[in-house]
Amino acid sequence: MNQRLTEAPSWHALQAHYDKIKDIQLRQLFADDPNRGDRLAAEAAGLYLDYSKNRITDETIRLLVQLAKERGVADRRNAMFRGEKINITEDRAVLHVALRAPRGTQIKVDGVDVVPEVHAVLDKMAAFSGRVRSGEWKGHTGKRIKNVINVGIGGSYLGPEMAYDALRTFTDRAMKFRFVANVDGAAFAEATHDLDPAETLFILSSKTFTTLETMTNAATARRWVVNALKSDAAVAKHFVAVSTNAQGVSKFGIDTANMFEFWDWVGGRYSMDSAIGLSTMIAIGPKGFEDLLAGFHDMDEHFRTAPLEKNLPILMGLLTVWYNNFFGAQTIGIMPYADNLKRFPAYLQQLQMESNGKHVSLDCQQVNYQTGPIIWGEPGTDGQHSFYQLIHQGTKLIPCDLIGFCKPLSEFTDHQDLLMANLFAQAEALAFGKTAEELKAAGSPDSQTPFRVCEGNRPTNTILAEQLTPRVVGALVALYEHSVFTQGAIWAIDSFDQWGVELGKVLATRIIPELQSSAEPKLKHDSSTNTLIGRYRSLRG
Ligand code: G6Q
Repeated sequence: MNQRLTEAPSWHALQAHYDKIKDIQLRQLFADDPNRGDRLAAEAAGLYLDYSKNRITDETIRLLVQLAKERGVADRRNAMFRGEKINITEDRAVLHVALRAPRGTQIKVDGVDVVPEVHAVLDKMAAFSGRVRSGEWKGHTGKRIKNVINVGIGGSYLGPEMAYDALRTFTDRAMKFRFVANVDGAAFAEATHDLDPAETLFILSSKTFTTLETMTNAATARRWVVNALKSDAAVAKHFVAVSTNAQGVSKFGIDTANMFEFWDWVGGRYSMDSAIGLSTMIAIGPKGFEDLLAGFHDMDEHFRTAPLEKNLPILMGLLTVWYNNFFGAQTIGIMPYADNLKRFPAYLQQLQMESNGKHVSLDCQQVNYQTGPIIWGEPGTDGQHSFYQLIHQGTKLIPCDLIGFCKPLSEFTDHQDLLMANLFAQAEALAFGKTAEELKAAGSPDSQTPFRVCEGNRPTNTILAEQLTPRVVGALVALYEHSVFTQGAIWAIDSFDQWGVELGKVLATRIIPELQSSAEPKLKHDSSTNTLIGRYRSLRG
């Protein structure tokens, strides 16, 4: 690992290979090998990955796998599963895989098996969820809880919201679930305006229990409940917490018996399957949550044991490196052809960009290569009517993951074929385009033809699953978690710290009193910040 990535023999070999095949056409690759579509595919944990529509040959995969071997991806993976402290800048183990390890598995951190603790918390969550779902857990005035609001931000928000949306069809429809993240008061107002405090349960989700946004929203929620129900005692029935900070939780007034614990070896963006998933469990029930965890675990086992060249997360991670570092692609589009996955791109945005947006390698050197790509996306088919144009005919190379399902969840089953026809057609059109000859043959006037040509050769992965079930959501999230891991291992960066986020958490604290003070503050920022603060203060009145 001491050798720099760009000095690795397989890196040089990949560079030479890239120079040779960079203009290779998908049309040609498919014409040369009629079985390409079957051959360049892999399957695991209920997910089928077709990676044939990528600008690669068998040699590309061989060299990328060679790179993974040279860079010790498997060793680093094994170290993660063994509970070693691979998050070196925070001196922490990285054990989200322990969150879904079946009872009886042994995973040790500092000599202690963490799996029994994980299951103790899961059991506590299941008991609590059962009481809320059955109506046994009542609010302060004796009313049944009908609304659950998760208060949390970043890793304590995106997973729960994404999972709730993804699994809506499996949720208790008699209950409402809302998610408040932003410190903008509008977020709290919108989430609560039509709810009765007597029927509302807040889950305060914060690993540290110090985050400004969450603590502000939590305090507002407390006032909202206590003012309406006219008693401080209401807090006990309307608030529970998910945190690693027992002291902070009891200071807020929540009995730690109603705190659901997790551990410093669970990173925020890797925590949706820990107690941070409490809202998910209340929504889909303990059995649904068990299925979700089983899907995660299926993919963990595949990642841990499958040969590198058949390993879905490894392949996806390596393809990301291929486009990011050799083709110079800056972004990756995530297009789920499932409306319920509309928050999935945002979820992956944090997972990937917070994990791999790093500029220093594990051996403390400034990297001399590109690291994490920009992740973005929207559900299909919506995106087709807006930004797909640039992917088809623009000047930038944007590899995309298209994610689709064979069986619909809604009762309007006739829509599914139309939805999936669009996914298949887009992947086909992006790969093969429309040539001038084809356009002319179809009657396009000469003067128009150049504008209508679609060059094709735009790469996509297609991920296909039977149905968007809890188990499949688990497998899908774990697929991307481990793809991110693979990329980070190749780039030799710490995918599990987030010092940029920590910086953001302290920056605003200096300015808050300057906005709040009634006396004119003495501003000592740059001239731009000083002017903006002055203008804000005078316009706000
Ligand atoms: C995740 C990040 C970040 C974090 C939030 C919330 O990996 O560290 O998104 O989850 O800042 O932090 P708390 O859970 O501590 O409130």
